[in-house]
Amino acid sequence: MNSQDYIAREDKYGAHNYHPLPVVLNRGKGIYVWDVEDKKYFDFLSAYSAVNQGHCHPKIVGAMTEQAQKLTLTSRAFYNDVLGEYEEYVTKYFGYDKVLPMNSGAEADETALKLARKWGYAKKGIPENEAKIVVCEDNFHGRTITIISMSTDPDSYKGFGPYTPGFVVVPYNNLEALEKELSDPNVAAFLVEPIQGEAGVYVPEDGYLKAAYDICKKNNVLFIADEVQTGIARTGKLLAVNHENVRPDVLILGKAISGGVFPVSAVLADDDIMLVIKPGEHGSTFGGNPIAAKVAIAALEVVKDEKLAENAEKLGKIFRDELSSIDSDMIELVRGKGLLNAVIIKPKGDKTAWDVCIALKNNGLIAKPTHGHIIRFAPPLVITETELYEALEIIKKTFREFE
Ligand code: IF1
Repeated sequence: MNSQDYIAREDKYGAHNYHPLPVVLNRGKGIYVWDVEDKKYFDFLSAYSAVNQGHCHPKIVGAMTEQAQKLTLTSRAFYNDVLGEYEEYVTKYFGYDKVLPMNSGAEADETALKLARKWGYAKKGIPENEAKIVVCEDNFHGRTITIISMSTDPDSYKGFGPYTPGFVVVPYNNLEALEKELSDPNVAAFLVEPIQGEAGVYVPEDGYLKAAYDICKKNNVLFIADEVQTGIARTGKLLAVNHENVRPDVLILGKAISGGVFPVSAVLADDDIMLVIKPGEHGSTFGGNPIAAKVAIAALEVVKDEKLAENAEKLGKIFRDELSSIDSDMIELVRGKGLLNAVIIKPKGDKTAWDVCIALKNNGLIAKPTHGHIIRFAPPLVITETELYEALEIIKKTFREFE
């Protein structure tokens, strides 16, 4: 079978909820992936920042295979000897009293929303069923009915109503609008992405997160950070909120907490918040399973051992400087933080960001356009400076082809 055959088979038997770049991958190692014709690529998507530690990291895969041969799943009906080890490790790692383990990012976001509502009734004294959660315009938090109910992107929500009530949308990066909404005593929480990923790596002004946090504190509103995409060293700090020394009341993690090896997500909070959820009120069959627990410990160790945050901080600056120096009328703007970056593409004739991504692929680097005119560049954080310059050569050469 060649690439075309693989693509045709997926097209025939799989639901059409994605429009992938026409490349069929069959193995990965570190920052590279290979297709079924054995062509090698720099991976500049990193599975949407899940594979921060690089593909098939031996330490993480080793932890998984070892645990997989011993005990895979007990459910939470019983204790096991691994979950507590992970819970202690992850709470100390991020500095919270408690963790609630789930699997996908969307599930962790849902968990945080339930936690915030319950806290609103139990602790803030909001009248039953009247809690509001303030979210941002152009947010992306996942695909469930409740999460798309908060979305302002018609691709996400249109045709899937009726929607879950209880959300108020404010413009991102706008403190006045936030201040106004949070004065409503029925607001339980403010949910925010420290950098908006799906919106096109939209970085708020310096100081926005800290000021937003302070407004939350003033109004007794929980500050919830969705760090599913920005967390785990991606932006040059362990968490993107660390750039402004903000400590969220509720922290949502996913993706790279497992190095992209296994679906693992987590909600972290202190006791006064987390303990409002009582036995039987929330859970998941697979959440916190022994494999996930061992994988997440290993993945988080790799982040520290290999200094991935420091690397992302340093190489991110070089990457943006070099991208900004490219002389191409198709590059409108370069933005990002650490190794979460994007280029806004100005179409040239009928050539769009999609065509640029196809050309990048042909030249040996894969990346994906978003919203038709933005290309996200987010390599695994284990990339070295030499490798980054090699990748930049491919990017420069590709833009030259469009001159
Ligand atoms: C897809 C983007 C990335 C997220 C934040 C929660 C979730 C996500 C901040 C849900 C997921 C994804 C999902 C992926 C595309 C993707 C994405 F393009 F939408 F923006 F990462 F770049 N919070 N983001 O970014 O996590 O349930 O998927 O585990 O294909 O939908 P999930």
